[in-house]
Amino acid sequence: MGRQLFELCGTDPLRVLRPFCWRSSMALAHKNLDLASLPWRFTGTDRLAFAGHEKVPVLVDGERVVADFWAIMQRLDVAYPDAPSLVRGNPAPYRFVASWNDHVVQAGIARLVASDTPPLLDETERAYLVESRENRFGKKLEEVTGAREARLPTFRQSLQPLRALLADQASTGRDSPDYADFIIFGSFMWPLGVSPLKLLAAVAPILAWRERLLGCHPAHARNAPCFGA
Ligand SMILES: N[C@@H](CCC(=O)N[C@@H](CS)C(=O)NCC(=O)O)C(=O)O
Repeated sequence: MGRQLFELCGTDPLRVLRPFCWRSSMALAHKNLDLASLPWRFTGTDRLAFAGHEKVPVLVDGERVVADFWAIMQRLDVAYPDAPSLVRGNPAPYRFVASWNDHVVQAGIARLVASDTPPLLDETERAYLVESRENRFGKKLEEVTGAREARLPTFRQSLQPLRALLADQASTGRDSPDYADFIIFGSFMWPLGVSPLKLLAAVAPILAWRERLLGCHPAHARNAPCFGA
């Protein structure tokens, strides 16, 4: 049995829609591990029943089934100790990065691009996504992303901790990227794959960092269908 990763995709199976899936696929690429990407869609929860989980990413690595981006990272570092580490030393700061990223970066991006994903889905998937996200936000997705150009400077300001760090070093992992980079990078891959909004146009160090990460596994992220902004 080979290695397989269930990833959330649009109607186009190459268009990976979500941050958590990017974290895991970049982690596998960092470990130089081949994988077959299995396109998964929102309403396909029955396909994940074998993993006892309702969300992706789910990794099948030989006999092992691992769900959740954090557990996948732990599995890869334990099972493949000779490949470059994803977490170097104490994992607690990586947890903090994930928490900051999820509550500030990813939540901010959601309020800017939430209405861009439904058009990339077929009818059934679109109906599920729109209803579940409008329930979550308590309003229409078009209202969530309304006046977004005017809100971009505030979002960019929220990235200041990352900007300051990347002004001094090439990646959050210092000289070479590690799992903290992949966590944040995944959040930027999501809008790149779904939205024409130029999120990072005026944020030089982060834009350059994202370009470096896009290039570090060229057969992977660089080839994903993107809006290129
Ligand atoms: N902590 C979770 C979060 C996973 C998550 O939210 N995955 C998204 C895609 S990246 C998902 O499956 N969403 C399905 C849905 O919202 O119905 C993990 O890594 O397992």
